[in-house]
Amino acid sequence: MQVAHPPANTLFETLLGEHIAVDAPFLLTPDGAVLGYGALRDQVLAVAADLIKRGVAPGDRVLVQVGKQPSALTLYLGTIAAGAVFVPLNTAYTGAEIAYFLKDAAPRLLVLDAGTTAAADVARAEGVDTVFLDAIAPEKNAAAGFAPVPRGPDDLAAILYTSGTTGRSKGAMLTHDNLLSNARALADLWQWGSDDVLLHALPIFHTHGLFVATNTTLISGAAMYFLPGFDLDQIHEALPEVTTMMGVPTFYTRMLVDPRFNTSTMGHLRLIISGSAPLLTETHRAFEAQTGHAILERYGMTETNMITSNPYVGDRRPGSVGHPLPGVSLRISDPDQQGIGGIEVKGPNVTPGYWQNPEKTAESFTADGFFITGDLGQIGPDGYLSIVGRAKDLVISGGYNIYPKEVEVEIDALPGVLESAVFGVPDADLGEAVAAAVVLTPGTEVGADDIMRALKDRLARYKQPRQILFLPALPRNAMGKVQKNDLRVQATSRST
Ligand code: MLC
Ligand code: AMP
Repeated sequence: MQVAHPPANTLFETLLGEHIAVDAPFLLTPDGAVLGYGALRDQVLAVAADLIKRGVAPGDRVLVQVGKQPSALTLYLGTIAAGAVFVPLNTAYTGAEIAYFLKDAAPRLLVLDAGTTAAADVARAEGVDTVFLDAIAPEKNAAAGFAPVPRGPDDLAAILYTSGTTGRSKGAMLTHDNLLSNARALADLWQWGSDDVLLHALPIFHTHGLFVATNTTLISGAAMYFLPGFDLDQIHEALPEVTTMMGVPTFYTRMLVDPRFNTSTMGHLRLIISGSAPLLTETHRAFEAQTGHAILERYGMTETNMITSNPYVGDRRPGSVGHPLPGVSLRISDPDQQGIGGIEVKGPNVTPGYWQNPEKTAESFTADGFFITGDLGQIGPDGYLSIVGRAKDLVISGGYNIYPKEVEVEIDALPGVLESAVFGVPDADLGEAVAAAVVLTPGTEVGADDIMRALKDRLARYKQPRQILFLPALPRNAMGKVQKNDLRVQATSRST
């Protein structure tokens, strides 16, 4: 006979249910403040009750563009406890970009930092209710008798927007179980324990800082040392307090040129993890020589959460992203003679699809249900996966993704521009930097400054080109396809 369980909120119960140690620390900040698990749960429930009072119903989207601060995390968890769907946005997005997300996500509520004007004006024009973060449950006392709204494993917990090849961002839907299954797998694989303190310097509007870091910490009853951003002085000061660290490769290349990061300041850490962009073999080796730590590289994607990881115990191989996580199936499609082909994945970690976009969803899965990552990989004889390139036209700069099409559309719309091509060039700090080749309409005079000025309010700063080449024509192959490799070579030779 089946025992009927009372309905629960899957993610909330697992991360913040009755089992938590209420006195254990969750969040440490540089000002010495400590937020414990019991207080966290009270605050989360207070936020959930307030959201519901504001009309947020189960399944509603709560669109959020706020800076990194502890209350942004309680808003995330409070949205989940309210049965709603958390939709975080990069703080660098301009009003023009926000207008698109407001239309696409059709949120019940937009949450902003106090004083934000551009996004608030856009929301008013769209008729979307807006509230400032500090006005949500300001007292942060748990509402008496409030219970989290029941949500099953397949219900949506979040939508994370990722840019697309067509220049339009698409919202990757993530269920309670997508997030939970991944947090469980990572906490287990990386041997996370309640004594761990994670150095958290990543933004919290992406899967890396929000889910990989935060959910793995919560599910282990561990703590995070929460920095507002990546700052070498703050990182250095935090080191004695922490046991682990996560970051994008730029974190580690920046730490490498600072001798304060060495075996004596870092020897006590038990694990350092990198992801979101390729970690160069030379960075891996140099970091190990300087600090004694073999960085553990893992691979993931917004749509799939984490897919592979190097082992915690065993060979953390430079240039490889390790093995599929337990429960994740991975295959290489159409391998060439060297075994290189498209990486495809299936498992409880993978998105059910894109928000309100069945065509894009259908295109992104194979007939037998594998998600097509757009990354090219090769699996070695011992099962280690290496990412050798991308089938998708994408630039990854400092861990942020930029789809060239989105920038090209904006440049092409400028008066005097005939056409443009946007591509990545190698960059010692960011891995890749955005560059643009621009062809002007004959007889017009447009300079790089004019283009940069025009893009300022249209595109987030990190998407704007760092280098602009003016060319008489774009190099094309016989099929008419722009040869971005040629452009990369031209741009690199001009800047050296
Ligand atoms: C900031 N700028 C960037 C940039 N970050 N430009 C290009 N690419 C970036 N990543 C801009 C700033 O607006 C500023 O513009 C100028 O560059 C200098 O800024 P900075 O002070 O050097 O930047 P900083 O604040 O130090 O930020 C760099 C960074 C940050 C690398 C620390 O970008 C960062 O935290 N990246 C992490 C991104 C991340 O979490 N990705 C995970 C995605 S999830 P100006 O000209 O106005 O001065 C994912 C899946 C997975 O990919 O597997 O994890
Ligand atoms: P996003 O769309 O922002 O989630 O970024 C996902 C993409 O980041 C992947 O499809 C890869 O191209 C890239 N990525 C993530 N982790 C790694 C890694 N360890 N090495 C190389 N590329 C990575």
